[in-house]
Amino acid sequence: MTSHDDSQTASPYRSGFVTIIGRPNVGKSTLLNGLVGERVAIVTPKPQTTRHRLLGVRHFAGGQIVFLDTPGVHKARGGLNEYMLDTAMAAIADADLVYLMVEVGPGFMNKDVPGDSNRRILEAIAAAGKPAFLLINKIDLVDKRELLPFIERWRAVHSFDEVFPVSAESRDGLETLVAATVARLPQGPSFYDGETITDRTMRFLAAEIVREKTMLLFRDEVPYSIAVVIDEFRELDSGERFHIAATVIVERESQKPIVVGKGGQTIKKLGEQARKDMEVFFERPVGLKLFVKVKKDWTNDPRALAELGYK
Ligand SMILES: Nc1nc2c(ncn2[C@@H]2O[C@H](COP(=O)(O)OP(=O)(O)OP(=O)(O)O)[C@@H](O)[C@H]2O)c(=O)[nH]1
Ligand SMILES: [Mg+2]
Repeated sequence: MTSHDDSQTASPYRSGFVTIIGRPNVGKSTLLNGLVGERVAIVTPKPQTTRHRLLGVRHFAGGQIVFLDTPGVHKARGGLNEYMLDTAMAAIADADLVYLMVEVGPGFMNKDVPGDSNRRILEAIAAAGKPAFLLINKIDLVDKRELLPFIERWRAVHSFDEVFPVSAESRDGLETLVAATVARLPQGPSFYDGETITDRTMRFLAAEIVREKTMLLFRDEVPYSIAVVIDEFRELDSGERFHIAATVIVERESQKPIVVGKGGQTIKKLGEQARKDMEVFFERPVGLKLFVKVKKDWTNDPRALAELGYK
């Protein structure tokens, strides 16, 4: 149960759900990690890194905010991409407050506002009658004077409750954002105990770490053809060490040699990188064994998608 007991204090316990949504690669997962204070979500420079809704809890004296990170909203037709899009859009319904995140940087100031995907999100926010903050991320990349006209263009397309220029990576502006969010939280229960920062299992987080490394190591369509399954997750020496075995699933025979690499060099590197990150995250030594398997065209096969957790 909760470590916060407000029965003796005047102010009631506050809690609520905040959905972080936006186009791919704008920095939603970086923000989730920054807000929770731990790396619960994987982050890469490639779009469509996040595939699931991922929950992160921020605890504060007298309440908690439950943040929902979502896959980037983009045009999608069928298969894995459609699962990702549906997952993101569905998270709006669960929100007490929505953060629509957009990014700035060279080339972004002149982009269409709001653009197709953001228009779709804004329509859903309006239809659900949800309050929304506009988060303008990556302000470290631009001259601050450019922001004002950009904000005005956005204000013209939707009546955002508030607008926050932030840099999720350097955590610039996050405390102001949290304070404004807390101010809007309804009175509510403690959904998660004070120790909990995510609802995901260690198995899931381990699989995500391997997937992050595949996204960083491989190019073109390969990262988008990969799923990672944890075959074994064992605690050794009364939990002092972990033994993990995982399979990297690709969807074409031709992708297998790419993942394995010459003489197994690539998969070895992948395993090394993932293991190091796991050891930091789990705070103990990890033994990691990786396998590669082809599951033909899994990103377009409803049964395979469901099997792999994309349902
Ligand atoms: N310069 C700069 N880069 C950032 C900032 N926030 C995130 N990034 C980078 O932007 C890239 C995408 O970040 P993610 O957090 O994975 O973005 P996302 O919106 O979750 O992406 P998807 O999961 O693909 O939808 C990464 O390379 C981040 O390091 C920021 O404030 N400034
Ligand atoms: Mg993400």
